[in-house]
Amino acid sequence: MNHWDQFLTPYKQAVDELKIKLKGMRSQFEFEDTHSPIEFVTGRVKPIASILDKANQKNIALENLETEMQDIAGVRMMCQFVEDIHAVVSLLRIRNDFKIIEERDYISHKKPSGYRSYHVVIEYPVQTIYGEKRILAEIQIRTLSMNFWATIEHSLNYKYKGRFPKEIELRLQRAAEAAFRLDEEMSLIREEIQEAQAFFSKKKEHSSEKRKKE
Ligand code: 0O2
Ligand code: 0O2
Repeated sequence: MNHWDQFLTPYKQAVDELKIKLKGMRSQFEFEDTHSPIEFVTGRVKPIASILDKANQKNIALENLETEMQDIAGVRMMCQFVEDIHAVVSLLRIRNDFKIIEERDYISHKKPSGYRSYHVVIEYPVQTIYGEKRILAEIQIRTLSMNFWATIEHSLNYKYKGRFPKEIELRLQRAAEAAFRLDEEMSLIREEIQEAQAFFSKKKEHSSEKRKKE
């Protein structure tokens, strides 16, 4: 096993475990038949090339990666409504399988790029054959609309290497505002939407129960 594989193994384990645990929260809401504030969960270990790029940009010495790079293990939780983000953060705060180190609210304070999300940095204990290892991981919580914007902006960032032409930069900022307005509009009809979703999920359940009996 090379040095990188060895270094990244606990991060990979943390991402796998966190994905299962956080997806489990969604399943619990489904069993309870109540609206789940979590739409879906994804996760990744930062690729080595991105770790090196970020270390270079932020002047992080490789021997300090463990303490200074907080998103080598990254998990994302997508929500339907902005209100759900706050519900998810409250649920994370009461868990006792990790410790919250820092919260960054880029929803009330968007980044200059237009980026919006809520970031929670945690210290997560990974059980290894050598004992417990505590690693940092970043949980990004955002609405589907914030995720749409961030995904598009992220791919454009690759293309322009962070140096957007002025025109594109402005359009992205306007798109970020439009995404935010979409979230606001959806929030205004949230109860209506949730009622409809509950109705359809009950109907689906009913027809699959009926099929099982046939
Ligand atoms: P790119 O270039 O980043 O878009 P499964 O086990 O089937 O549920 P799977 O296929 O292992 O899931 O992957 P998952 O968990 O569905 O999602 C992986 C993708 O989610 C990655 O895309 C990441 O883009 C993105 N992602 C999830 N969480 C984070 C996070 O916290 N930070 C960052 N930066 N990205 C995240 P790819 O495929 O790596 O490609
Ligand atoms: P990747 O490819 O997503 O892994 P900094 O680099 O100073 O902004 P810092 O201090 O590590 O970041 O913490 P921050 O800002 O809380 O979280 C950084 C991560 O948030 C980024 O990871 C992105 O995933 C996301 N992010 C932050 N700002 C933006 C933005 O303007 N646009 C998009 N699309 N995503 C953003 P990485 O390491 O940049 O990359």
